[in-house]
Amino acid sequence: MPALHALIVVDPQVDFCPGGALAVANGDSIMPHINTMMPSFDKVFITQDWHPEGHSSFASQHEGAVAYSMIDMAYGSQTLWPDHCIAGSVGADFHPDLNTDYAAAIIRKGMNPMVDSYSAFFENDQTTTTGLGDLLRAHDIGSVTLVGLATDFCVAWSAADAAKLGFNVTIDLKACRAIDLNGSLDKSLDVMRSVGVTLTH
Ligand code: VGL
Ligand code: ZN
Repeated sequence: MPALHALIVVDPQVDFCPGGALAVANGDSIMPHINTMMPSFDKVFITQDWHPEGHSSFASQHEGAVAYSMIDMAYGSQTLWPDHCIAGSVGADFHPDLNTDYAAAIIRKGMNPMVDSYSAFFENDQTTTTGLGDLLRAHDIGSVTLVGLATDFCVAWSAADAAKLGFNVTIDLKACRAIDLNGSLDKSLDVMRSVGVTLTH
């Protein structure tokens, strides 16, 4: 079993914090917790939601569609979002309260205009890899703790994929905040328990 334990900080970005384009309630309040946690892990990785303008997950690209509704894409059903985390924009920056100095690597995702990527490991087609799984193995990582935004989307999808890839997975909920769309938080926590993810506070 690979020996090391990584902290994966998911999408700690301006657009997911109060005042941002896809604001998560109290999203900014997790940054001090994450800063405190980082030094006690062997390695830290940070993901960054990073979309081209006109990304297909944006409601603005679908005539008559409203944000937070669902549509069918070639790869399955997809929630439509407000335009957010446009590559190079201020909204895509890491939150200014986050200390990024510990990061061994920053993994960008969501760059394919036709496919969204909630997970840090695979795009929403569930097959196109970001390379993070191999990167963690190359660093001798066997266990991962996930924190960040949002609990019920990018954190949960990343945790499920990490478990599928054979990592020991924990989500630390004190350093996560949720979008909670139509019960998505409870649903995602049930899925987490059923795939063997440990939930801590
Ligand atoms: C996320 C919706 C769209 C997330 C990213 O980080 O949870 N949610 N893009
Ligand atoms: Zn996104």
